Amino acid sequence: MGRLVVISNRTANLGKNTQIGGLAVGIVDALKAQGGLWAGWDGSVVDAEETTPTKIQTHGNVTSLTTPLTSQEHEKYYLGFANKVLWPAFHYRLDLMDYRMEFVDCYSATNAKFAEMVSPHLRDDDVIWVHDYHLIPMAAELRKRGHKNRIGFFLHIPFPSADIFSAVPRHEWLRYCLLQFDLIGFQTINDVHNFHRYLKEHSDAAIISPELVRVNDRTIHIGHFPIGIDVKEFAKVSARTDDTIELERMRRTVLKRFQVISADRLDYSKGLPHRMKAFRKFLEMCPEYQGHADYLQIASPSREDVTAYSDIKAELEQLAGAVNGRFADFNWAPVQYINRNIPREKLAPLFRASLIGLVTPLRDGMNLVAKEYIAAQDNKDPGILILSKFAGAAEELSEALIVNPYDISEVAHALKTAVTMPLEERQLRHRKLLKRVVDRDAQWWQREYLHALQHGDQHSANERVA
Ligand code: GDG
Repeated sequence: MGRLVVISNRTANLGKNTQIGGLAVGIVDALKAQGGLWAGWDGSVVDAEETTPTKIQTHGNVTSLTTPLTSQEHEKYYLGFANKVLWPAFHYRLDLMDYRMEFVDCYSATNAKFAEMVSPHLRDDDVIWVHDYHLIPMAAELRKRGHKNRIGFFLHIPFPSADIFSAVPRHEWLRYCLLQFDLIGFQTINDVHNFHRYLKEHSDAAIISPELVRVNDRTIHIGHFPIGIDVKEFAKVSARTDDTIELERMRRTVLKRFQVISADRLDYSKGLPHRMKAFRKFLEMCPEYQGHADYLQIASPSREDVTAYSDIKAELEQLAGAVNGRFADFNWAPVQYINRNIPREKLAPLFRASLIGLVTPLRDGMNLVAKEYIAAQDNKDPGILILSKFAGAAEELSEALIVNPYDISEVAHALKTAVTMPLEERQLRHRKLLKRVVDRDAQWWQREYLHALQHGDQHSANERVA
């Protein structure tokens, strides 16, 4: 079996195990099992091209290849085409799309730069796994350099409906680039359907079966591979004795208070203002819970150089202040809003201590927080997950309270249903949800994907599980 080569916009620091969280866990495990390379941007931005040598670091059987971005690349490839065009469009926000010709040119050139960095290190039997919307042209760039390896792509964000994708400038070129991969992996069945429909309406690709497409002389496999979390690790951290949990337990029993928690990157796709309004509606609708409901919103800073992100931050701060101003009392403030990254060891116990996990993105590829909240719960007294039907996770986590995040009143009613839910029903729902989160963890995800990539498997991930 050849080595695994992972190419993603950012790479994890392989030397620091403690910093590896979320999806990186699955990738690191796969790299260590097979040996290989991980290539991408090192996170730094420099002024001129000549000061950007590739950094090569080896940790056991895994080598990382990283490069800085120039300020131009950072502005036009990363903030520009990736985050002002593809990110908003794929999250159904065409209104926020800011397309400029120079963005797409730089996006293409930066992909060529990454390909140029990786190309001399590739062996013929390497299997290459490319991640996310930043690197759609990567297979095309590697093919140009003569590489005939199996190359797979995994899209972490949603693939939008055919109409939306066709509104993205240069979508025909993006389609051409996507079809240079051997396997295109999506998070959900819905994404696969959207891609099929787009191909049917906008290309002459032949759809042989739900998992196979033929274009010219190439056969491309398509599948859905819902990403999972490192369940064991998350459950372990969440169960550590922590003052937060003890305090919350006391608040629940003595003061009859309960906590609602949300943790997201501060991103307009996550629906934070809608959610804050739903909590306000809940307090209006159920005055008996005023003085008893604490809403903790952790919103870690993200892409602050993009205007749409500073706008959402200002809106949320204003809303949090207004809800507190209206409802707070001398000994209680309904909203606790934290706009910074908090340590993972703290996040897990906070999930466990919260009666309700409120995860209501307007659109999300998967949403790992939903799965982490389930994994963190105490089986004997589990909390309730309220989940947006527009999160990819809703396809799997049907025993959560599924809501339309745009319907403020529906979310407020779901909060009431959650608070009043009997313990037996909470336990029953949690048992089913936990089984699914455990069965499809981060390791399952990487194994399924790599199996399909290496063997050209025609069965979708779900069929194999069933
Ligand atoms: C993209 C797709 C897809 C959040 N706040 C803090 C913190 N977090 C952690 C969470 C979770 C991760 O960040 C966020 O993951 P999500 O999946 O929720 O969202 P995106 O960042 O948008 O990720 C998404 C994902 O890729 C994987 O494919 O699910 O749909 O958009 O792990 O716990 N972690 C720490 N402090 C915080 O304040 N330490």
